[in-house]
Amino acid sequence: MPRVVALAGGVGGAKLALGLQLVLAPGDLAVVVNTGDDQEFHGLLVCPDHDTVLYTLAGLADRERGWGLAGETWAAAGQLARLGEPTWFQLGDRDLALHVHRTRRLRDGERLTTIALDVAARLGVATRILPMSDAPVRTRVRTADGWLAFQDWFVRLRQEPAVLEVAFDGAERAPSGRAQMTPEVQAALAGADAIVICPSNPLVSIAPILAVPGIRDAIADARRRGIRVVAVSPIVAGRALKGPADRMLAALGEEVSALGVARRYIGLIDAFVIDEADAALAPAVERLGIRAVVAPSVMTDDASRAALARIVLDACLA
Ligand code: FO1
Repeated sequence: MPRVVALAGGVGGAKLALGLQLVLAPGDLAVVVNTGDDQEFHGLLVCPDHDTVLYTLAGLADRERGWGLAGETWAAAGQLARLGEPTWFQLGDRDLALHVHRTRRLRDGERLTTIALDVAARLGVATRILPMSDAPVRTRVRTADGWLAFQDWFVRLRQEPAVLEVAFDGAERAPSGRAQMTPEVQAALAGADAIVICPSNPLVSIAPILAVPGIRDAIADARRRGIRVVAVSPIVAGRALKGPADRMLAALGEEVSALGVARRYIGLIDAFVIDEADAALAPAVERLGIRAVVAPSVMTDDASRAALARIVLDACLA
């Protein structure tokens, strides 16, 4: 079985990661997750994209809501509200246990990666879920009212203000550039037979991963070794399957289509999977020097997740 590294954000990334986990042998998949969305609530570090991937791969996710745990209860949130705490970012009771546990271990001096690997093992996940960096990277967005922390914009303001600029503090903009590729991410990319870019938001899920010093170069090194990098479009028929990617591309003056996403990945990927609804875009994608693979790409159940994973792996390995 090939060893596969997938780059993923939240919901869309988790779905394809699950498809890959379903078709690969246990332990042959590593998922590098975006930590730019991480934020502290009630003094606890919450890592939404990591946790969405973790809960999905553990079979614990609430598939309707897209985030958090199935069968969750909300007693702690109710009590926090009575105590006057802001509860616009909803944390369920069992989800809170993870944030308490992770924050305690971080304060004891452990690395985010060590904690993530241990937690995944405890939840029975054989896939290696790797934070993109141990040091914090924080995505911020600039709107007409100024800069906002990512979750303030995404959840509290329901992604309503148009995004004029995106920054990844701790990666590209911090004076010291503290974040760096972890040894685990480096080893995964160096040993990969295939690299997959999941159908996640290219602007705020994949871009922060690529902004971590070392990761883009490690992917380029893999390609020089002959390893193929295949991405899947998160835009189908001009619309994001989930989340604000379409509105963000439009506000930033980019084309809202699979082709617009492909343009962002020029020089990074070998092949791009676009949905059958976008078959007409295939020649334009190929003119960018990227092989276009036209396939059903909307994942509605485990069968379609596994089917897309097989198409992606074929494109990497054929
Ligand atoms: N998304 C929401 O729209 N509302 C919430 O209250 C919310 C809480 C939340 C708690 C834990 C978690 O892991 C994710 C949560 N999300 C919530 C999702 C999260 O904001 C998004 O998935 C991402 O950050 C965008 O990828």
